[in-house]
Amino acid sequence: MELEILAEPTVLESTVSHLSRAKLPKILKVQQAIVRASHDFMFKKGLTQLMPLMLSPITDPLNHGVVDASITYAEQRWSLTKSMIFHKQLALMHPDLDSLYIVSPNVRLEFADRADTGRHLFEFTQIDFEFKGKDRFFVMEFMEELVNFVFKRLNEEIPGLIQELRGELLPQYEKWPVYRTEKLEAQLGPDYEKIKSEEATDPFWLLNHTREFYDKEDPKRPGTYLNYDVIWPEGFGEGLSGAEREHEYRQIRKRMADVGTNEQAFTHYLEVAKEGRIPKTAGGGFGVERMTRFICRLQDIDEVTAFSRKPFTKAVF
Ligand code: ASN
Repeated sequence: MELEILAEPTVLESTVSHLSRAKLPKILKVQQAIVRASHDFMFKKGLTQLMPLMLSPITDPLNHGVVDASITYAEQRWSLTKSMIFHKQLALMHPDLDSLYIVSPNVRLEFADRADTGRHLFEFTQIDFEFKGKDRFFVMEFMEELVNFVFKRLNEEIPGLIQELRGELLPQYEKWPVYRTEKLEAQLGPDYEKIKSEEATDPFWLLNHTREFYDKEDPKRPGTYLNYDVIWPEGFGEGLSGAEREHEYRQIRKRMADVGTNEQAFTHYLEVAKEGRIPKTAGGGFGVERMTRFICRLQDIDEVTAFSRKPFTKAVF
């Protein structure tokens, strides 16, 4: 018997086969329904929609390293958007804008170690929102309500697709459990987030991550932070991150020093902060592809994309 040696598919072949998966149009329909329902929810709640920016002199420094994605244009440097966190804060300086949201494409050129996590893409979309004068309790309730609204809509509008892809219709949740990172870590060790997500049947909140300078430090418990993540259950992991924000000049500079942010990159942002013009806000952003993945119970987030955006993978389109 002759052994057939299978040649590795070319990048073009794998791109075309990724694009031709039978399930893809159904997954995309679910994703479309999520975005439509989210728009309706935001409209109902009175948030104003901002169009996304893809290039800016400042972007989210993130709390993990990625490959630099910036270009020179008009004799200055522009970064591709990693998140619109600063633009959310700055837009809310307008006295007549109290809340806003953006369907925001983000480019994060992850290193190869995030290629197979199942939940990273090097380009994705988050629905990012921010409220002036609100706190974490308000935002957490808002997100819980959004999820029930979206899930109910999907059950009504595309029940057949949800049944087929998920295996059952979507639930309505009661109040979500709330945990703190330091307590879970003490109980479960360094993999606490993964372990807890795998055990859970409902989404839950995880408070107090040590992260970027813009997440507010708890004035009552210095060294802890007023931020919150949504963790999807069944092992699907993080689905949203958000926080109350630092908005006072001295505290922003202290936090920048704590996390080692280069102040020079934020000269103009700091000038605005020094004038006391950055309002007190809180908000968050959820990954659209991650919500789609959770709803459709997909192993790999890249199954949600028409054109693969798996970290560190070559593409021809
Ligand atoms: N959107 C997130 C937030 O509002 C920030 C991020 O994506 N890194 O906190």
